[in-house]
Amino acid sequence: MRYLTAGESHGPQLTVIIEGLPSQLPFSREKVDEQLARRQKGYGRGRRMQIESDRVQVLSGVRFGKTTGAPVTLVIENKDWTHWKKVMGTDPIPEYAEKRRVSRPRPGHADLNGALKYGHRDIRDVLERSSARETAARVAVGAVARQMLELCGIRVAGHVVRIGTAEAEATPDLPLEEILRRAEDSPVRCLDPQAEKEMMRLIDEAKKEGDSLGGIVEVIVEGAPAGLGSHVHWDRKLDARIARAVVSIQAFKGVEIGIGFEAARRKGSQVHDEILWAEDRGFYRATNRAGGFEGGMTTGERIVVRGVMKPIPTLYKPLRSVDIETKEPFAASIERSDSCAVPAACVVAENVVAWEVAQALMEKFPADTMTEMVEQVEQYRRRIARF
Ligand code: EPS
Repeated sequence: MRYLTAGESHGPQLTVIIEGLPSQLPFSREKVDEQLARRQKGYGRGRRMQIESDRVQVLSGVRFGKTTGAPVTLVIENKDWTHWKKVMGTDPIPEYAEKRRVSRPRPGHADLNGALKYGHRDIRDVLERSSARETAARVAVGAVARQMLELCGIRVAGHVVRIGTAEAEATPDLPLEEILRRAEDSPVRCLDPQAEKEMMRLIDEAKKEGDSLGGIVEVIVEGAPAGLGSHVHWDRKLDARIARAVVSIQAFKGVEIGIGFEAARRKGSQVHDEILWAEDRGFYRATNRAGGFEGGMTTGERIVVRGVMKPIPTLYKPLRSVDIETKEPFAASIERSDSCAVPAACVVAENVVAWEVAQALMEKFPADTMTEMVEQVEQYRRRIARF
């Protein structure tokens, strides 16, 4: 299975083509819209989100509520496009090209590197595509993947563990239902009410100062059987693929699996998870410090992935930069921005992880129909329970 996304932040729409989905996968547009709406929410979002109300349109590959096996095309309109028709149009309008040219690269964005690489003298040709608006498309893909995972008994949740200096208290044993419920009820997707208050206070403070805040999100996948991914080759390791997917989210700078960087401080006996066996459970682990992975394969325990997002680089507070035309220094600042998009990024992280797990599932249980896949998964679960 694979997918491609296309579309600019202020162009007419975002487009996704997903290829290789099995047929007979129940496809609910409402479930995709639900994920899109979750991504739009979150304390600290800017004014653009008041313009957009993301809804998916399905243009191919689905009939009577099920996939046909043909490529699925999804489209999400940019409502803001109506204000940008000329500037973002495909027809050459010389006076607009000149008047609306962006020549001031913003520190922390793709602006300067993209302009150098692609030879653009109008930085808009870079920033429109590097924008995190693209994550709406990836969330739609993840929403489809989730429908596939659900049928195989796999569920995904996410929550925010840090914004700036505010950190949520760890609650590793919380049931998934509870994580889903509490995160959904929180304006910052945080499970800890004390930390939630502090996070909101810090966001207000950053906003007032014209500054921005980053944070850490955690994604949990429950119900994945042991043995997804593979130890036999580097690019088949599922933890590595998940790491790539998470770091590819706009503004993400790092990933941890399980206890992650903490493992460097501990002795081996305090890191590895002891193997236990019980008649009714088969093999399981005493702890889950590995975050659900050993040897690039799932262990059958929860997958626990954390991603760190840097503060959004579009700042009201000016940072020094240099105009690419005049070579004059200037102070980069903007008119509109999110002051914190960590809660939204948490939803993006959930959905990119969901896609990677779905893809690994398809590799282990190749199937043309969803029924075939579910049968294989159930048979495999029975086999490893008796191992
Ligand atoms: C973004 C800048 C802002 C965000 C945008 C991502 O958009 P604008 O420049 O139109 O104010 O709102 O995020 C989205 C549109 C979205 O859907 O998440 C950026 O530069 O990355």
